[in-house]
Amino acid sequence: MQTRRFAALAGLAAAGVALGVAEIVAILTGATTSPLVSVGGVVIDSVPAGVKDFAVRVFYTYDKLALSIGTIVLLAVFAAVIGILAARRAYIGYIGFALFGLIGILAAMTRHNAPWYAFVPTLVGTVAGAAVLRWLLQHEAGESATEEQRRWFLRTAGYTLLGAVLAGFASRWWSTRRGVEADRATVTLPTVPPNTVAPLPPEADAALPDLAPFVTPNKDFYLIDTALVVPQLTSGDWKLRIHGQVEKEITVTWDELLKRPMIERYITLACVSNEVGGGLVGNAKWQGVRVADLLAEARPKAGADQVVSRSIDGFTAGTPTAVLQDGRDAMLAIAMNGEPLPIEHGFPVRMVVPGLYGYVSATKWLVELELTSFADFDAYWIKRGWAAKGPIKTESRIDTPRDGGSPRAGDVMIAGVAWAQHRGISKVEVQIDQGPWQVATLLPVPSIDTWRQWTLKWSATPGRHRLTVRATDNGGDTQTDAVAPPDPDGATGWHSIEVQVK
Ligand SMILES: Nc1nc2c(c(=O)[nH]1)N[C@H]1C(S)=C(S)[C@@H](COP(=O)(O)O)O[C@H]1N2
Ligand SMILES: [Mo]
Repeated sequence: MQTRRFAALAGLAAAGVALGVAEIVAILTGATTSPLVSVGGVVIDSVPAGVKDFAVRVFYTYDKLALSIGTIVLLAVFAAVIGILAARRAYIGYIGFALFGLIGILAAMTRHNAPWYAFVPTLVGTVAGAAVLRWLLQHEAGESATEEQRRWFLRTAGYTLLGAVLAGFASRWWSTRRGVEADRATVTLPTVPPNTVAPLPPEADAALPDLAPFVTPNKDFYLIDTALVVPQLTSGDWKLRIHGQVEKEITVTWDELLKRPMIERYITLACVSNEVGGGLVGNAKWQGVRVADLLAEARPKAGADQVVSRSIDGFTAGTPTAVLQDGRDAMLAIAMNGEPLPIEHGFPVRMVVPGLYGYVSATKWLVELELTSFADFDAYWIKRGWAAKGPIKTESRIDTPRDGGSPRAGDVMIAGVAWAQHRGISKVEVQIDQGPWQVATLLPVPSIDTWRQWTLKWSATPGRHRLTVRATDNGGDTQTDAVAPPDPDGATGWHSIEVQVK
């Protein structure tokens, strides 16, 4: 019994060394060549869309943390079993390690933009892990071991595991954060000519507690992407290639991008996975270069009705070429709320298109625009069953009072946000219980591309009440009450909450 537990510990320590060493080597070869990162990436890309949708819903934007923890627990179980089996037959241990090594190498070599040496971290890690396993098992004296030998073994294996885990985390932190964070800190944003700055009406924000502020601070902005580790791309390494069905292929470097005319606009971004009443929506001030200007230089050929924007990690989004050319402020953004893009929001360059859900437009860590057609290419989420075109649906949300809250009787300010990007919000109405729809006050907005705060004063009477909101866009279309899930092109239905007035 004792022996089996020791063997399991030997397996764990060996696996820890394998992964820890791989992480250390990945400092040199790049974070994406680490076996944990590349296997995790393969898993994310291959789980059925429904499962991922579920994961996003259950874990919100912590779905990747959940995946990492799940993977580590699973790996630990396997490692312990391999240790136990190897204590009986050494070759089983090596076969086990070789199998895991192979999986890691395959994953690393097949990731988007994988360098030819992507196999190195896994290979070195696997060899180191196998050696540690062999060494530990040789020193595990079995039933005949003295108490002293046992204690030595426990201590050695334990410290090896601990050291490997710490080294692994330190390396991960180093290789994923250091370089790009330092680079981002050196970026000086070009000034935007005053006449292109979007004016922000001071009364756009009612500044009520619980009401989403008109401008979402970067640290509170929702995060959605398929990248297990945040892609690391310095401004110096960044280059954008515009190619495919164009008259003239062009490449733009960071310095060239910064010299181009810039605009600054408030634009509200929304995720198609957002449930009615959900928080996967945010509004920021973006600074960048108009996509239309770049397209005009590349001159798309007739029939190229889709612009596929591609990220450094292989993610793709497909945007109608016509949308990018219809005069709206679609841009390649370099700044968010006055600072260089936060790394997790796409540093150094991302796309932002008013009026379209993120999955068809808002590519982060952008490196390519490829002109093609919808008939010829399906982007990342389209392959997984989501709609090819993703115009944002008119939505409204009650932020205060909170659902399930208990405001005091008397004057209660009901307030929230409503959005219908690039159409604009013309009316928000609130229904209390089964009463008539009451028209809310709309706060001013800088443009039709942002969400809009709304407020309505209510003389609340004690008891349970249901509050429901609906919005109408500038085209006169009112939000439908037909309830639909996010899949395949965005949720519909009215946001409705219940409060207990005291
Ligand atoms: N490279 C990359 N860009 C991406 C994604 C992604 O998975 N990878 N997700 C898109 C989706 S679905 C949304 S809703 C927005 C979210 O942007 P945010 O994380 O900055 O809020 O990014 C888009 N851009
Ligand atoms: Mo999204």
